[in-house]
Amino acid sequence: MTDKRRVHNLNSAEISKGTIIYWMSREQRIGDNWGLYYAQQMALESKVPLLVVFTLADSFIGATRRHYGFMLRGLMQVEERAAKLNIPFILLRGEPTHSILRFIEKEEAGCVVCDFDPLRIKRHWFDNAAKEARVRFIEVDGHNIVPCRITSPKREYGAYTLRPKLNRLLPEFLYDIPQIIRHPFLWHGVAEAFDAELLIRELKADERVGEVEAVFSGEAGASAALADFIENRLNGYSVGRNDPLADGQSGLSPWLHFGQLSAQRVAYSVAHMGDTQDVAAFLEELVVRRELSDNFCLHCSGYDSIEAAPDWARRTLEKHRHDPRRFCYSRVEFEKAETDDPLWNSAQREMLITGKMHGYLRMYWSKKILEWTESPEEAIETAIYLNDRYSIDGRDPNGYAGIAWSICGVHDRAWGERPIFGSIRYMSYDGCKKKFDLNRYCQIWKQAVL
Ligand code: FAD
Ligand code: FO1
Repeated sequence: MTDKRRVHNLNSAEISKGTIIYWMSREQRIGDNWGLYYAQQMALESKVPLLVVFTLADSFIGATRRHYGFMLRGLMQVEERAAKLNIPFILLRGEPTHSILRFIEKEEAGCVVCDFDPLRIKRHWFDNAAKEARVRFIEVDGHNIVPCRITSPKREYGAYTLRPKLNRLLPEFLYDIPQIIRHPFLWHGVAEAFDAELLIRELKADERVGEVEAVFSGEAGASAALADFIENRLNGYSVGRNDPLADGQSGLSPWLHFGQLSAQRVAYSVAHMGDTQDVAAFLEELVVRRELSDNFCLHCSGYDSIEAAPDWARRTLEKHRHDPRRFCYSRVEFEKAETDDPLWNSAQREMLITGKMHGYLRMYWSKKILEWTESPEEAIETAIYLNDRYSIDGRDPNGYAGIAWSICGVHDRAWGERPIFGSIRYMSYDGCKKKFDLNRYCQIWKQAVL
């Protein structure tokens, strides 16, 4: 059964007798998918076919070949798995709101179930489609373990205010997820199989940022990565996670970002490994930090701008706006890792080459951009541009929250005042030197081939 608190009506149009459509977007998987499960329950009850529809946007917040390749290869696996369950997978091109509305009309659909997603572009797609549709649009939060709209009705100050609310509700939501079954009601139409390779070439996504071969996409890649993490790296996570040389993080963010892996599945699997320091440290990131990011993007419309800064941070950044900068780099110098800081350049090169940057260095990396640009506004724009262009897990609420935390004090508090930063938390090169073998890290990424 789906907990009703996970379900949110986007309009009050009627639910009619036609096919049920699951409009897949954020949760790009067949297994552990609350939205798909809810849509099938509706279709079984009405004894009608069930379709999975994915609207492929030709451009999506600057996504490049690296992102579309990862996503489309994953969707190939979705299509294969859905077909085996008598659930046609339909990929639509064009502007998503228009293409879904046209499809609903043609199909005489009975109802549309879509994913929860706090990003502005998705609110636009889903809310506009729901406004114009003549059938019911139902949103299901398949991304958060505790549904984002339930955890808190407002923007939380930080992890410390959200954590108790999450912890109170977790026991009611952290359980095994029911799986969908082979669908007994067949669709009259024919779904054309899509060719990921052809589509990847056809799309105009910037091919100067190439795919990262080493990261195997889709639900298959995700379950292998999860098993590997639990087997080999969960033990020691609390110690190793802040050392860029220790391979101590889970590496799960690309699959979580594209919804090829359910965070609830990860938390449920890890929580069964016992009540250790490593499990607690990992769940703090996976549940509290990650679900805090969705709360931030849902309740702060300017989540990707200086508007997100809490008052104390806005004041301190204003006060230090005109402090002299020792270095000021252009976006191209940042992009090419051509600053005077070998550590910053190495972190940038790690991201350029692997599509990922170690979590500890992401903080240092973005804070330095504040120090080396003309203004906090330019710093936020530059950090978002680079992170979204090169990180496979970019264009994610976690990224907007991470950059807002680093540059304008979101979810953080005031620290000792200093030039440019004011009382925004500072991170220094020497501080990093004390944390890990900085020279070895720089050596590795200086030699790596772009
Ligand atoms: P692990 O440490 O193994 O954590 C497991 C999961 O927990 C992550 O996959 C992620 O879903 C979640 N998580 C971990 N740390 C955080 C955090 N600080 N905030 C929110 N969720 C977290 N994360 C992204 O998914 N996409 C981004 O674009 C992104 N950009 C960031 C930019 C900056 C400046 C900062 C400071 C952080 C950013 N993060 C981003 C958050 C975090 O750094 C990454 O989620 C993490 O490094 C991903 O690696 P992992 O999966 O191995 O993490
Ligand atoms: N979601 C879609 O429904 N259609 C798309 O064409 C699409 C492209 C895309 C490209 C890069 C990327 O990082 C995400 C993309 N997404 C797309 C959205 C993604 O599935 C996530 O829903 C959000 O980015 C996270 O909130």
